[in-house]
Amino acid sequence: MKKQLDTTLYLVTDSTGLSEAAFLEKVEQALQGGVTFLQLREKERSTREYIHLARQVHALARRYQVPLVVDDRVDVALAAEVDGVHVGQSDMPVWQARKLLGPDKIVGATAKTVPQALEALEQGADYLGVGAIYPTTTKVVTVITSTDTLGEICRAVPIPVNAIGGLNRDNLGVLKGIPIRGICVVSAIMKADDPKAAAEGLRLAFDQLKH
Ligand code: TZP
Ligand code: MG
Repeated sequence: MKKQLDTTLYLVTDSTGLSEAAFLEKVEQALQGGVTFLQLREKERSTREYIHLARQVHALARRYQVPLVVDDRVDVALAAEVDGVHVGQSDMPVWQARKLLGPDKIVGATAKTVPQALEALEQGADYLGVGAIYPTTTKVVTVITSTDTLGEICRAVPIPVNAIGGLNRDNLGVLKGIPIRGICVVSAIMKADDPKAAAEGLRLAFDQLKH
């Protein structure tokens, strides 16, 4: 049985410019600060390096009982035996990822519209990432998703929906009243000097949204 997912503070990693040791140290500090879900996102590495890093991060994530998915690559998820995959609109379709990974692994999907969200749900997605809410400095091909669309997606599907894109502890106010399950961040944690404090601050700011 798949456990209930806690996507409250979802960290999408970026190892750019970091040694493996420094990267793992950053991720561990973030876990100490209260990250509840991890996605390993690597765009430049070879398949072999991606699998190797996924194994290292998975060992770490398990110590904190936090699930780890890898971005885009079902083959890497299978080879590294992590908890699942996150697929975008140009990656393998959700149904195919689900078929390859089986019912117990996590399949997350990016959705920018209600039809995309419904399609991902129907094909077996466990959660959705929706954005970009704000412009982002992270290297990604994306467009802005309005908070109105984000709200419509949340109300259209029963699975957890997370907001992503340019989010930090000071700008979550636009999400107030929208029934998102959590937030996804890259730079707010990966570029922080103190990832533990950054994660703690984000959790606090997210909790305050609900009051
Ligand atoms: N998808 C939409 S925006 C984004 C991704 C992967 C990047 C978010 O990064 P940041 O640094 O939190 O803006
Ligand atoms: Mg992707």
